[in-house]
Amino acid sequence: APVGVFDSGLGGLSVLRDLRRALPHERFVYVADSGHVPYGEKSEVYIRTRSTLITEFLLTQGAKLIVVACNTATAAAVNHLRSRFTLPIVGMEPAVKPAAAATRSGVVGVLATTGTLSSVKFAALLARFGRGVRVLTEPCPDWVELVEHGEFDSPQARGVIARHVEPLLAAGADTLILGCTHYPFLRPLIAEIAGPDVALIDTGAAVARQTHRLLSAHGLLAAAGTPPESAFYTSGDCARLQPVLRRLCGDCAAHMH
Ligand code: DGN
Repeated sequence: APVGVFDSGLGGLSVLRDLRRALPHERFVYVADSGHVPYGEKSEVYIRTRSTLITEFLLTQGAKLIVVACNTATAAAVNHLRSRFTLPIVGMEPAVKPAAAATRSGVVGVLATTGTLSSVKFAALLARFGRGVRVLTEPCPDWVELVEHGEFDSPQARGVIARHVEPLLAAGADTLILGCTHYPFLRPLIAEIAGPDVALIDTGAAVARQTHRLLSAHGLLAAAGTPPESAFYTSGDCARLQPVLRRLCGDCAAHMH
């Protein structure tokens, strides 16, 4: 049985990359809800409805575990999904804990969507792990579009990124949290603007480890061997996504429905 993975769009492919590295024997079914991207500015009720529909679809594909590869959907919907479905569900979370441990300046910047930063879940995360450091939040709604449109290195992309990163640097941040699964694809540009003394932290690898733990605890790990081809579905325009997809994940492009 496959592991189901979904995101509002292509961002979750950054998590899929880590999942495949950690779980080379698993087959994955990925859903990009590109017909409804972005989730960042939508209501929690809307995101819950989309997340429920996608989870139901992944169940029809035989999913044994779901990874909500989107911070925004996790904040809005993961509790709802866990109360409604019995299979194990793994969610994302901005890396406040590791960032608070890593900072030397005592100032941490969180880059994420408006939805994530204004959620009750994020407030709880800050209350738990953000003590003793100054945490600056920076909503970057326009970054998701850069990735969805395959703009990873244009002068415009550089401008859009600098506008959000520079104020955090000016305020003394030495650690930046990539709190949206689209952002790791912008990492080279963010790193260039932030400079070598600033650490960038995302949670893809930690989520992949957690997925491994849960699969193992439930006796659901695939047997060793080459898995059958993974499958990729989108609610958006498949032809429009292809060129971007080819850059982000070659074999995803070949198996997109
Ligand atoms: N990739 C999503 C996240 O991690 O929050 C959100 C992108 C969006 O739809 N705004």
